[in-house]
Amino acid sequence: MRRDNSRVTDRSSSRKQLKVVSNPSERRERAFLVGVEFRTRTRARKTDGASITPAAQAARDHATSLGSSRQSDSPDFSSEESLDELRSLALSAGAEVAGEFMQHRDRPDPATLIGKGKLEEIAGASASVSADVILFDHDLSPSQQRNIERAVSTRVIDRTQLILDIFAKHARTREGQLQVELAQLEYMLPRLAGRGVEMSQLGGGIGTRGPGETQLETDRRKIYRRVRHVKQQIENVRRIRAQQRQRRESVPVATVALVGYTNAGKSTLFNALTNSKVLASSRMFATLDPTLRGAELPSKRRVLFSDTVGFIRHLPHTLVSAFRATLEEVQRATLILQVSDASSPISAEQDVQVETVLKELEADKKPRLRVMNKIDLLPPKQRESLRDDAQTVHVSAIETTGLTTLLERIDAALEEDRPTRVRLRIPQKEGKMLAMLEARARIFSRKYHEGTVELEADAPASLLRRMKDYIVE
Ligand SMILES: Nc1nc2c(ncn2[C@@H]2O[C@H](COP(=O)(O)OP(=O)(O)OP(=O)(O)O)[C@@H](O)[C@H]2O)c(=O)[nH]1
Ligand SMILES: [Mg+2]
Repeated sequence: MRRDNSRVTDRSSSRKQLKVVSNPSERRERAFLVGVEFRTRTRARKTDGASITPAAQAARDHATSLGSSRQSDSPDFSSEESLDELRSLALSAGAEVAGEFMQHRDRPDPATLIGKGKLEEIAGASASVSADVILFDHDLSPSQQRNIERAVSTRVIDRTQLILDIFAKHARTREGQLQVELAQLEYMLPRLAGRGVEMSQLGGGIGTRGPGETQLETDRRKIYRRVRHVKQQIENVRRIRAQQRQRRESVPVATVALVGYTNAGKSTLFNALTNSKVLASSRMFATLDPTLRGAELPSKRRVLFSDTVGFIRHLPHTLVSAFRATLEEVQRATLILQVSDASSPISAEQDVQVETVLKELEADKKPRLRVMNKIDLLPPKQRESLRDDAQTVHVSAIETTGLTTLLERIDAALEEDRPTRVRLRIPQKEGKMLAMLEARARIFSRKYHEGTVELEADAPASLLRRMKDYIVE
């Protein structure tokens, strides 16, 4: 083996030390990772997606416009960092990492991506560590995947399929499950040719699971039928969702959407801000389904926080439609909290990816606050030097530090129903008015005088409209 441009390592634990809790009776799949870096950066296009459906094509076009599907290796992520990410994805899919291989070459080989010679090396190396599956840190065309699988005699999964598998495992709501299943089926269709028998004999593992751990369908005719059915179901769910949203929006409440790279700590922050218990986990894409929860700001205005799915670079085309429901929450949000993992060595690169998606969603001009999370992981010296400003707040969602400042900043950023300082004189017998004021305004002073109360308060405009008879100044 030429040691100059490739590397094989045998490692059974991850550098990131993700804690993976799995059923002890269930043997974890042993995954062999293959990273690739091309020195000549070309914009790779899929050449043989002949039988792709119009919906998948639309999703693909949309994904391309999202800018997150650039297959050419993103200049901001090194191939090492990219392989680190693949390792986390593999662990999130429930596998253990048996070995790794890094391949540098000038340009992709159209038939096998990395060339026949390298495939033989990989076949040997992966067999020597008894790998069940080989994970490529790159998208593979259906024919590349077939050619590689033949050469290595092991199941081969590309990055898109790996992410689809994680989504399948994590989708909880009916809508999420349906959309992930649709994305999986559409990913599989052009890949069935000549693989039907092998696929149906696969048994289980990454790439064969549907949402809810059911086995994915591999019979082409059944898949077509299932795709039609799932699309219909999704349409029904969407209609109900739209009605619910309409009802919600009839009472105008500002929504604050948490966005950021997967694993930045959005759900942990969401829980801390809204006092709830949505799942937060070291696994990537722990959150798939959008969650909305109300909370009160220091001004006593109520807002809705929305927790969303994390972003990742090269978001699989087929998944973009699965994101749609969540992305709508971002597009409709009054304010965006962009959550970053301040402790990550590649947080700047991750921010670039998040920015790209926000731009394409036309949400980049929305009022935004930057939240630098996980500051508890920074060395004390660095931590002390951090300064918040009007746009940036440093927090630790896990230790709940910095949250008071964050809530004040959110309050200041929201235009809607902004409170103003007023003096009111209200008859004491107007118990209902007084109670409303207590509930929705910040009261600074109260003076009682001949059956009336004189109050100084910060009250929102919507409340003042109902109290205009009592405003003194
Ligand atoms: N040390 C530290 N860890 C944190 C903090 N916030 C979150 N984490 C951890 O980071 C991991 C990811 O947290 P999540 O809240 O699930 O992240 P997320 O952005 O919602 O991730 P996805 O939903 O998967 O995109 C978990 O292991 C959290 O415990 C923090 O302030 N400090
Ligand atoms: Mg989450």
